[in-house]
Amino acid sequence: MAKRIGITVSRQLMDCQKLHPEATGELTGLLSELIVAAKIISAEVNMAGLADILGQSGKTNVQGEDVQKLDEFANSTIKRRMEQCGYICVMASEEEDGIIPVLDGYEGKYSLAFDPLDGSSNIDVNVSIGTIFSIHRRLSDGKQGTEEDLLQKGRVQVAAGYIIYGSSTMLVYTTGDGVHGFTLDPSVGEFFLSHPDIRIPSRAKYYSVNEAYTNYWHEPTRRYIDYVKTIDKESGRPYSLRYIGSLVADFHRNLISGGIFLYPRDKKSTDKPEGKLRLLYEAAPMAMIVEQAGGRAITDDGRDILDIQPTGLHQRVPLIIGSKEDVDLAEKFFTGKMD
Ligand code: P6P
Repeated sequence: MAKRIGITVSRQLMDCQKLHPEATGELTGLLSELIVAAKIISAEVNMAGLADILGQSGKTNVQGEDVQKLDEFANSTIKRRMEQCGYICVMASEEEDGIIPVLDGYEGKYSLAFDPLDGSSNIDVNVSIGTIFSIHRRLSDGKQGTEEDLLQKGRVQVAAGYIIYGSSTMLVYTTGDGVHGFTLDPSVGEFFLSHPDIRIPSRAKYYSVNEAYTNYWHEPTRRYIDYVKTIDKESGRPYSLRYIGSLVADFHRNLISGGIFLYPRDKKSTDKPEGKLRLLYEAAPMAMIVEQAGGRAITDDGRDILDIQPTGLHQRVPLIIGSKEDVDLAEKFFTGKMD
């Protein structure tokens, strides 16, 4: 095997493509275009502290959330680049209500759903944020794609990944042949393989949940969180709580070090009875990544995230995701098999 130093994403994508003789290179091309958008966003995020791009844009998005200027920049950067890449037929973005068409004559055989800058409320305080993406094969005929091409189960995603803009910018993705992590060398503008074949530890060190909502939780959630806070007989200590409030940052730490992240249903707000996180471009891509890395992702009533049939672009879903043994145990609490 050739020495694996300095492996670029392009080389890794070609290696993955070779595993599939039927591959045409279009998925490789799609991911390569998405990576160019990520590099542009990374440069802007890293400059945000200096340029006058911090703060609110004065607008609100389809979720009713304040749109930060960097949100807008990230959203338009991905849209402008991907609408003319020739590999997708339709897009959906967390920042936009309806489907996003591609340029006429540039329709391709995939669909793309993305959260352009998740965790954006953390932008002004220099906390890691991220872009999340999910790719499906198109189902519809004709030229432009439709909602049908986006509303597909996570189980049939062709690829999923995220870019985390933190102490370094990392790309983590899977095309179904394991999970691979790349770190951006800004001096040459290239992502290099830094975390080959990521496997999530089977037991968690950390649990990640917003404990401020304890009084809004349903009983099974409260019982499970009480459990993780008890002293573990083997280790002589409870789990450690790590919660950043930025899904990509919380998920990435748990993926590398072992952990369980929960955003369960709560009684906090009647408009979000299924919790806050979205299925199409948050839970489903993270679920594909975690399963490819040996972990699990379920709802707080025991359904596999990847088996949920989406009914809406911005559909919300409760999310319990991370180290397999911990998600298995949490599932027992949530399905009444463990008091
Ligand atoms: P809360 C960020 O706004 C986000 O969508 C996710 O990145 C994060 O996990 C979650 O919301 C945090 O929500 O209610 O704990 O502030």
